[in-house]
Amino acid sequence: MVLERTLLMIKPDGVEAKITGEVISRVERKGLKIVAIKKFLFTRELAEKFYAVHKNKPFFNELIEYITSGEVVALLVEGESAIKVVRNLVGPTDSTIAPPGTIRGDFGTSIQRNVVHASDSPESSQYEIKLIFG
Ligand code: FUP
Repeated sequence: MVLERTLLMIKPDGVEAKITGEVISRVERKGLKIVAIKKFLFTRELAEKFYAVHKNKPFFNELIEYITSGEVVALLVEGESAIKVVRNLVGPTDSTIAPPGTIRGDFGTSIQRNVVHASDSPESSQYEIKLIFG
């Protein structure tokens, strides 16, 4: 039994596509608990902190432009092995190869416009939850 907390975030294209309810529903149907919800617009400064691990990647600037382009909905999710379980619900980064049945496979349109973010490790979940929920 490993009770974990993770950050699942509906990105601007997901909010625009009105899949927030669908994402929450999938999390709840999986038996996980929504501990907190926050809708907000990323400032450039917060976005650069959030994606600090990608600072030197060629797609960094585009990623910052995209994540600050509209409101996001962040979900603080808790449950047994929540980090891995949520990553499995979300699917691989590239929406074009994410399998049907995963959130990105069902709703994402590209590698960048992949509708959701999910923490990928205990370290990143701790960092991201602190940054977004304080
Ligand atoms: P993930 O953990 O699945 O969200 O993916 P990464 O942490 O590797 O990447 C973070 C975000 O950068 C992705 F959600 C989309 C974006 N990205 C690109 O735009 N191009 C790439 O080649 C890789 C990632």
